[in-house]
Amino acid sequence: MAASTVDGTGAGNGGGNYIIYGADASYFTQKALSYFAYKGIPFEYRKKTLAVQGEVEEKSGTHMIPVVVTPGGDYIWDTTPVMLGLEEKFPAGGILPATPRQRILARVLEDYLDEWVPRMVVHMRWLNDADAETSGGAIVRDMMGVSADAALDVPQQAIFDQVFGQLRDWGIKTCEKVGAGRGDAAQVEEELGRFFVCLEAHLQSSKYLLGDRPSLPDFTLMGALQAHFLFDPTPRALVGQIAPSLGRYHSDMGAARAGDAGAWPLGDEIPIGLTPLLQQIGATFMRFLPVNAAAVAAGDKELTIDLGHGPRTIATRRYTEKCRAQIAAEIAALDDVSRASVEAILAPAGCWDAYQD
Ligand SMILES: N[C@@H](CCC(=O)N[C@@H](CS)C(=O)NCC(=O)O)C(=O)O
Repeated sequence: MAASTVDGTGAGNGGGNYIIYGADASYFTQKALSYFAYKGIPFEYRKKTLAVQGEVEEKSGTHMIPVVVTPGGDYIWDTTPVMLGLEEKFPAGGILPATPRQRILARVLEDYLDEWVPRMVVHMRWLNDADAETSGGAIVRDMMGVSADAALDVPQQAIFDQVFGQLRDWGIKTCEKVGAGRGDAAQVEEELGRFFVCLEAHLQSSKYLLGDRPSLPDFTLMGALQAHFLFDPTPRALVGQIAPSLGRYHSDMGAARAGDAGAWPLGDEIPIGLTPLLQQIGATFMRFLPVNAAAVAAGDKELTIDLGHGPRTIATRRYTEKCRAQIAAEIAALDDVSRASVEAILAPAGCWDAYQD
């Protein structure tokens, strides 16, 4: 994680608040925005426009969004460590349960939502023209610093067309790299449908993912809803048909505040309605993780995996392996009784072996 200061002197950002640089149609920007709002951490949201891009990228050391500038002027990024770091500073309404099953489950669900669900969202966004125009257009307007309804003059239109073209080319290449290209449409769309069905089944009887209180993965799911599933026309229509509870969930999460946080289930219980979602994660992401871990260990740039529609050769993902190894280490560090109780939840769903190093 790179860090620097706003003015290069360590004098802070002047306003005393956190600043979040990002874009409306960005999954991880919306994840961060939803966390800051929930915790009541004072922040200012700024679009990462072309005008500030050079400075933000130089100071943060990343081209990714979001980038958070702290009141002390540090540029930090990567939402999970940023949020977990802020938990220490802003402990009220903590988002990570203390008990082993709920805590590890929160980490696993978040990792799935961070590292696997984006594969489906990029497919839906960049390979459907209507979605690419809606969302790609929104991102380019954010980059240009113009509002969604502003008319563009001729030079602005030329910039828009050029940046949009580059972004869509990037989006289509990304789909191929993650095994979600045009040839994978049947697999990806079937998987997305199952994901929505699992969420619907669970959220009909559970307010949030782990019961009555938001936890770590709820913020990623909010990011997915806000930037993609309730924003891009194709998944939005699908959600309306098969997962209407996501609309209820989205407004509850939007209104939730750490000060009014409810409670996770007593006795380290896991809501029973999560079982189908866990099985779905076991049948997809958990099959990818060990293959990816082996490819990273062997230094291979590509790996081959069959997710049910034939073998596909796709890019190896080092960052995803780093996240998996962190969760594996957390599980390994549990005492024997706690580890056995986590195993009893994860193993039957096929979500255990991937974490046994
Ligand atoms: N692990 C990072 C992921 C951030 C990320 O992937 N952001 C996307 C936008 S939602 C991005 O900047 N993508 C550009 C790229 O991958 O080159 C985080 O949690 O912040």
